[in-house]
Amino acid sequence: MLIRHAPDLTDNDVTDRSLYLRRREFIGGAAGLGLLAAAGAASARGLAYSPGFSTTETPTPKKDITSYNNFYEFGVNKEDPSENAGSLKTRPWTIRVDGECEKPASFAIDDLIKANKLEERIYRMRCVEGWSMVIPWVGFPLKDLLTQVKPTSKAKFVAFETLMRPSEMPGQRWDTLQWPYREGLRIDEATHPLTILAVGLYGDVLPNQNGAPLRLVVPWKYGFKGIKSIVRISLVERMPATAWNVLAPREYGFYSNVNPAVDHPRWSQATERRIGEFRRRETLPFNGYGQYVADLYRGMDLKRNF
Ligand SMILES: Nc1nc2c(c(=O)[nH]1)N[C@H]1C(S)=C(S)[C@@H](COP(=O)(O)O)O[C@H]1N2
Ligand SMILES: [Mo]
Repeated sequence: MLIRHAPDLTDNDVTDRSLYLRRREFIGGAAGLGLLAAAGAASARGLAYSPGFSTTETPTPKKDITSYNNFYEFGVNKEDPSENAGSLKTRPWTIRVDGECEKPASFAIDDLIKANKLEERIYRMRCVEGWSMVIPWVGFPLKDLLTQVKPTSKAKFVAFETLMRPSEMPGQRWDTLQWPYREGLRIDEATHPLTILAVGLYGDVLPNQNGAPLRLVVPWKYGFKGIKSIVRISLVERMPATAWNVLAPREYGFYSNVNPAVDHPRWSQATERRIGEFRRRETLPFNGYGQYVADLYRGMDLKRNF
C-alpha cells in the first residue's frame, strides 16, 4: 500500500514547537493563564524534550473545538456537551491503572499532572462521521504512565473506561451506548510516542466537554478512540470490548485507523470537512501519520481489521 503523509511533519521544525508547560496552572483545574506564552519554547530554555510531532496546519478556532463536540454522556447533539458538561465534577479525580502489571496504582489527577512532562501537540483529529479539526493539545505520552506500573509480558492490550456517574452525566440515563464508555488499544499502539493523554488544549486546562480532566488522543485513528474523562486504564491479555464496536460491530472496528480506502457501511471515508472550511478535502491514510505508524500494521489486512 502506498503510504501518503502530510509534508508538514518534518522532525526539525516540530521539535522547536514542542513546549514545556508550567504545571501549576493545570493543577486543581484552575483556569488557564496564557500558559504557552509564559512557558516559552523548550529548546530556547535549554531543556531536554522528547521529539514532537505537531502539524504546522492552522489550528481550528478554540470556540469551535469547545462547542462542536461528541460526548454522549452529555447528549447526542454537537452542542449538548458544551451546554451540559458543566455539571461534571473533575476534582477529586482518581485514575486506577491495573491489570497485567507488577505495580498497579491509583493516581490523583493533580499528581499525574505534576509528575509528567507536559508538551503541546498540535494534531489533526478526524471523526468517523466525516469532519475534522486541528487541535493544540497539552498532554504527555501514555507510555510514560504505563511504564510506571511495569506491564508484564501478558499485557497485550490496554483497556480504558470513562467515569460512570449518571447524576452528573445525564446521557448515561439513556441506553444510547453501553455505559461506561470503553475504548482499547493494542499495547504497541498505546506505547507509540504519538499516543498521548491530554489534560489541556490551547495552553489552558481541558474544558469538561473535551474530556476533562484526562482524555486519550490517538491522532491516526478515528476520533471515537479518544476516550474522555478516563477513570481506569487496564493492561489486559485479550482485545477489550469497546463502546462503539459493541453497539455496531459492522460499522466500528477495534482498530479504526483513519483509512480513506475503507468506507463506513453508510458513507464514504474518502473525504472530510475541516471545520471552518467550505470545500471537502481528501482524507489521508492514517490521518497523515503513516510515516510514523504504518509499520505497526505491516502484513495486516486493513480492510478486514477496520
Ligand atoms: N467518553 C466518551 N469519549 C468520547 C466520546 C463520547 O461520546 N464519550 N465521543 C468520541 C468521539 S465520536 C469523538 S469525535 C471525540 C470528540 O472529541 P472532542 O469533542 O474533544 O473534539 O471524542 C470521543 N471520545
Ligand atoms: Mo467521532
